[in-house]
Amino acid sequence: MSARLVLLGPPGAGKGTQAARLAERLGVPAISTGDIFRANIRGGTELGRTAQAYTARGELVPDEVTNAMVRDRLAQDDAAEGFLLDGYPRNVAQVAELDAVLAADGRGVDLAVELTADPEVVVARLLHRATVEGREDDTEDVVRHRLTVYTEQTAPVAALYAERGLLAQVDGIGDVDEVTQRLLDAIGQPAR
Ligand code: B4P
Repeated sequence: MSARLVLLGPPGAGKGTQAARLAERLGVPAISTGDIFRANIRGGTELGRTAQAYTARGELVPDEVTNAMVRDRLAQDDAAEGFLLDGYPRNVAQVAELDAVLAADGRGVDLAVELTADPEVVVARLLHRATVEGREDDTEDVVRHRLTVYTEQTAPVAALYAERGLLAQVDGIGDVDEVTQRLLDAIGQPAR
């Protein structure tokens, strides 16, 4: 299936978990800006060193860095027929950049799906993940800051797609399989 999809949601709503499942089901690559940053941090690249200064504090990595990275990734062959962007665009300026990249090929986003979750539930999930994965940005102070950044910078992205009639909201609370099915319903993919 050809689909150009954006997955939005506060930290801990389940974007990473669900993006992998949806991408497999839809046959498009899941492109997670957070995962690309973390891979670069692990690899000790220059991009990783730049990103880490921001991700560790729960701040957004500067747009010029993130936009260039996404532009390169979307130019790869496997994204020609569709993609699921996880964690991008994360502010209104990144929406404009994505619009420009896609418009150059006469394309646009088909649908933005926002996974919603109560802030206290996501804080609890991420503090649990901290005990399992030890992610540097999963301490309580940083998680709460990431939620504030989401409200201030990313919630307007959802509003923008809503104005365009391209936003679906999906409840991210519940069993992982149930949430996947809600997302597939929102995307218009029939059950198997
Ligand atoms: P991300 O990697 O996008 O981190 P995130 O928002 O916390 O989402 P993540 O995917 O990790 O968590 P998820 O909700 O899936 O970004 C990290 C940082 O990178 C940002 O703070 C920023 O600094 C930088 N960055 C990324 N994109 C950027 C951009 N576009 N511009 C600028 N900077 C950018 O899952 C959380 C946990 O919940 C998991 O442990 C999972 O097991 C659990 N979970 C999932 N679904 C569940 C369910 N249904 N029930 C119970 N638990 C569940």
